[in-house]
Amino acid sequence: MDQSAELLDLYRQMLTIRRLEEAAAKAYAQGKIGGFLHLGIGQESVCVGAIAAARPTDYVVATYREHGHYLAKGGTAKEVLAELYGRATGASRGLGGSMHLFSAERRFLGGYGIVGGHIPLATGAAFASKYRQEDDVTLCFFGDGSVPQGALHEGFSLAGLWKLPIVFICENNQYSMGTPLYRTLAVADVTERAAGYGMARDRFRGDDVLEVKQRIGVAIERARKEHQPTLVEVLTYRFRGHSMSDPATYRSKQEVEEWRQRDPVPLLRQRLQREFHLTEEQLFSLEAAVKAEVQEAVQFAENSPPATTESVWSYVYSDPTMDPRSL
Ligand SMILES: Cc1ncc(C[n+]2csc(CCOP(=O)(O)OP(=O)(O)O)c2C)c(N)n1
Ligand SMILES: [Mg+2]
Repeated sequence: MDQSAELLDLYRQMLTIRRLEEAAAKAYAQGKIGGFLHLGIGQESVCVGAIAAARPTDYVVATYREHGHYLAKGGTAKEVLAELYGRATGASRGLGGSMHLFSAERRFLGGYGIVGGHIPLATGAAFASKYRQEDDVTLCFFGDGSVPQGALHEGFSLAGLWKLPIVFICENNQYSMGTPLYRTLAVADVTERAAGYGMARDRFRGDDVLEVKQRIGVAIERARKEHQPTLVEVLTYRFRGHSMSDPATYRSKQEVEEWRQRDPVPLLRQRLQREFHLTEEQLFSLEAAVKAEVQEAVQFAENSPPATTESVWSYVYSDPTMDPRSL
């Protein structure tokens, strides 16, 4: 793929995530979606860039702010919106909701609500790859709020000790819920911790999706070829509150405005025009297609049957005859 086609595809992915989350926010306000809803609007370049650098056979494990990661891993807008609506056609058959998207066949292993709790699970997936002598890499995404959690240190410790093929990606969006970083972290540079676990490290701003792809790509190759884990910190920002019930009044308008200047979606659009000479018509036709795809997914969710009460008993235990390697 030439670079303009590649960038255009990354733009399509980021815009789809943004439009889908805007549609989700609207449906939530209309009372059509229950439970929690955490939006990653502003952070799209991180999941899209990182997952673009991975192979489809690599594993991804993420937090509850994971709609974008699920889509970047090949999931569809219909599956996500139907899941948010609690429909039987959703990614987790309507039983998980926003925080629990999952797709074994795409090697997207969740969607977790416990802050930091998924880090040992991702470490276990990487251990399984190494133990079976398979060359898959695990990408584990987490927020800055995971950094002081005990589970993170347990996972990091074993990943470094056993030299596991994993890339830990801290999406540092400056806040955990309403608490700014300086009130939670004694050392602001998250990657300084890598030395204590024998991991490589990298730290950069997530404004440019292509830079995210390139730098995470280096860490992925290091994991695959040398079994050397890397701790990557990507500096990013969420424009919405923590969840739909958070008006985000704890930050100044000026701060939000400064980050808006670095919003990765319009930045990429400008780059496509300036550097790659895409015309307004070309971009508009792609944007119209994205809009139509999301609208169609909303209709699909609205028209799908709800998950039934009986179905809560299904999928609780895995089929004992199933070969876990088929995951
Ligand atoms: C173990 C645990 N403690 C507390 C919570 C409540 N909680 C949910 S999200 C969150 C903030 C996490 O912030 P961060 O890791 O920075 O991720 P972000 O929401 O910014 O993406 C907290 C404290 C939880 N879900 N799990
Ligand atoms: Mg955070």
